[in-house]
Amino acid sequence: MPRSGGGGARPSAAGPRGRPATAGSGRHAAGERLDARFYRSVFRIRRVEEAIADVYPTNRVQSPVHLSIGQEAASVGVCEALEPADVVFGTYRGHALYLAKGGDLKRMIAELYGKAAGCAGGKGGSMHLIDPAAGVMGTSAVVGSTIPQAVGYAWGLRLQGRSAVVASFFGDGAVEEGAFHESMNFAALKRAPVLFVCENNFYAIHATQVARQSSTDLLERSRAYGIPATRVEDTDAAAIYAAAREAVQAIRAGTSGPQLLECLGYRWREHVGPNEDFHAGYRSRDEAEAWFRRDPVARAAARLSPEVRAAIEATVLAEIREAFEFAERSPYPDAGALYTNLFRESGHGAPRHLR
Ligand SMILES: Cc1ncc(C[n+]2csc(CCOP(=O)(O)OP(=O)(O)O)c2C)c(N)n1
Ligand SMILES: [Mg+2]
Repeated sequence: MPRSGGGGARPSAAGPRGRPATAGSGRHAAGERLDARFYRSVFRIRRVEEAIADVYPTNRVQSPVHLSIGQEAASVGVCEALEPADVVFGTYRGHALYLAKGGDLKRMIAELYGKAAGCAGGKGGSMHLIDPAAGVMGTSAVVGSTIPQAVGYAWGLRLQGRSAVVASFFGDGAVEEGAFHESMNFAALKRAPVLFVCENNFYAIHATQVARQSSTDLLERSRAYGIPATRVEDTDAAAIYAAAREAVQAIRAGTSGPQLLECLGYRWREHVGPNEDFHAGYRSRDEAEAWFRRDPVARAAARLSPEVRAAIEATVLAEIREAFEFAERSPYPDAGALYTNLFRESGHGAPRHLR
């Protein structure tokens, strides 16, 4: 493992905090067991991304892809703790977040294919996913850029007296950006209802966290802004859910301002692209092996019977097949779409000089 945690031991999935056997809020009206929801969600994300990796060499995917394989639990655990009216902002490594929050799978695959039916009209690709109806407010290729957007959105909610919560996802590399620090300060000052979620996979492209940061203790930095912070070392969605739920409840109730959750995980594939990269020399397969043994999908699977798992898997695999078929047969955007959605449009389409 790249480093050990520090900052106090977190409960494991089966730890003292426990985890509810069934959903506790109105969100899960069907009463589906939470364990089944966790498994469905992590398994679905894993298989979607494996399918993307499989199809990638055919060049039908029209954009670079940054896969979350190995890191699925953070998105799933946090999004299960959110309500449908809550919103998320994320990064170019955003498939997992988009899907965990309820983004439309067909429109995501169509977006990767550059098709008009894609969630960004086929013009954004994998790094710019958005589904406002599901509360996915956007992901961006620019490191750290959605953090201030998330804080602004959260402050807006507070000014309007609304009870929704914003979750802002970013990597350990984004913590080095000025935008992160400005956002933390402003969010704390305004008590914006935002949960900062750092997915710490210990690398920014090929640079380790210890080679980049004078202090790798994010919790300490967060607390310096007056923002309570928790680290979850467990790669199980249930453990992340338990921590996120506590934080989200306090933020929503106004008993706390913003909070930060650091979720440790490990990127199994290369920084960008569908392959493994243990030959590249910046990290070893030995280091990864410890994380393979903590596979979030296997962790969630272990709590279900083979029958329940099989039923979930069959449904998910059929849905994924349909999504790829949808993307394959969908048309590309018209050439005129190049000039739309670039500027605020006043009913006349693109500005005059671009028409
Ligand atoms: C402002 C900015 N600086 C640099 C880059 C180049 N870049 C792309 S991804 C990346 C690494 C970010 O690492 P991290 O935040 O840990 O996210 P991870 O890729 O590990 O999920 C960098 C430096 C960028 N896209 N935007
Ligand atoms: Mg990283």
